[in-house]
Amino acid sequence: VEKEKTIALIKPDGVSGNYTDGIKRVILESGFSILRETIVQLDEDKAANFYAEHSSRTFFSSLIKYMTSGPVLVMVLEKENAIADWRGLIGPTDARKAKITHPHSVRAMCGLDSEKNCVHGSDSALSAQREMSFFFKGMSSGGGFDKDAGTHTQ
Ligand code: YYY
Ligand code: MG
Repeated sequence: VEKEKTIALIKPDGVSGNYTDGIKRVILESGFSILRETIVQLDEDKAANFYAEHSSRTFFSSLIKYMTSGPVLVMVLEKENAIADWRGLIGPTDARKAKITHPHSVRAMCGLDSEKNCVHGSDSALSAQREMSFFFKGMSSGGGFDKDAGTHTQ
């Protein structure tokens, strides 16, 4: 079975709350490899671009404020079925719900509510690809032409 890549992002409260090491331990114990990682301070433009699909939602400006409130840690994870498995590990969007329905999930462990949910995971192969090239220049999830790198990848 072919390996798959996904983006895991620890949001500002996860980083400032010292959850990074615990989350990485869960990631590695669950069989993922961490291929790349970088710490980024998002500005408003970059956060708005990252969450562009939600730009018309009522929570958008609050979300952007949260996502720019401190540095985030972005990682490229790899394993078989990485996209769905990482989404499964983090649990539901609302961390209050996660604490009830998925008590062992990452969001149950370190999230607060439906906004401050401490982690992100790509929701599809297309999102994973978009988010990888968003944070890591020239990186893509599979084959194909990468215009930034100017070369065929994989
Ligand atoms: O993919 P996931 O992060 O689980 O949820 P989305 O529905 O894509 O929402 C993205 C992001 O938006 C969520 O992680 C927090 C924020 N958000 C919010 O602040 N309030 C909501 N009611 C729903 C989502
Ligand atoms: Mg989403």
